[in-house]
Amino acid sequence: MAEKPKPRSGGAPVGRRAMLGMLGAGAAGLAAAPYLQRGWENFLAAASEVDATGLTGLLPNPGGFRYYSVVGSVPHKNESNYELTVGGLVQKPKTYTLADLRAMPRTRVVHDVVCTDGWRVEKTPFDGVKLADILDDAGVRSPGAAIRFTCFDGAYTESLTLEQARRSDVLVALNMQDKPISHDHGGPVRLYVAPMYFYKSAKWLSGISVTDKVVPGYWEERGYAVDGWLDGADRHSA
Ligand SMILES: Nc1nc2c(c(=O)[nH]1)N[C@H]1C(S)=C(S)[C@@H](COP(=O)(O)O)O[C@H]1N2
Ligand SMILES: [Mo]
Repeated sequence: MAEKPKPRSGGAPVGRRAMLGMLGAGAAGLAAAPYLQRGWENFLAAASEVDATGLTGLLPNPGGFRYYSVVGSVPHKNESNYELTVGGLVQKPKTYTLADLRAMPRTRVVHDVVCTDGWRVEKTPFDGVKLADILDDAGVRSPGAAIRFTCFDGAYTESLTLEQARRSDVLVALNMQDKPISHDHGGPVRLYVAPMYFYKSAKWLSGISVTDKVVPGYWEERGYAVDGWLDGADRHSA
């Protein structure tokens, strides 16, 4: 199993308990704001803005998911300003709007979501456009062999081999749990790589670039496995 290095703040190491205490102190300042009325997920998102280390991922969330971001605040995007750019080693570079993506054939995948930190959300439905269809539209050209994903948070990146990217359980996802993907979960569009650990499923997806070899993503440069297969995943079919 891929071992997740603890996010580092750059200074002296801070223990989990101390960090949660610090978060508590930061959260106290936020409690006066209407976050509590907006629900726990919004509260976690707000708390992450006082916790640039990403350790808010350690806070439990009753929905089973935990909020992760490697940056403090992420711009909100919607129909009016969302764009997905497809480029690199392709015949026809293209930019999709949200309306363009919504007009394409949909695929629904139901699979357990598993984070390397040890939490799991069983049988979670995602639906969206197969990444394979987007790659077919663009026409991968030689020597294209891998994909690099970029995000409009300005920091996170991910990677897949072309063979992995063409699986039918790899989606450019528009819905999660049968609802449009919320901002906190990486909406309006995130990647969903069902057979791999959830770190492969880049949130706030904004770029798909075909490369000649795998370029390790954000966490992969920091020690995660580039191949994020879940235990028991069928690596060859789908
Ligand atoms: N852009 C972006 N995508 C990301 C991450 C992130 O920090 N930034 N974290 C990854 C990790 S480690 C996990 S477990 C999931 C968490 O998704 P969630 O916040 O919807 O629970 O997103 C993945 N994709
Ligand atoms: Mo994760």
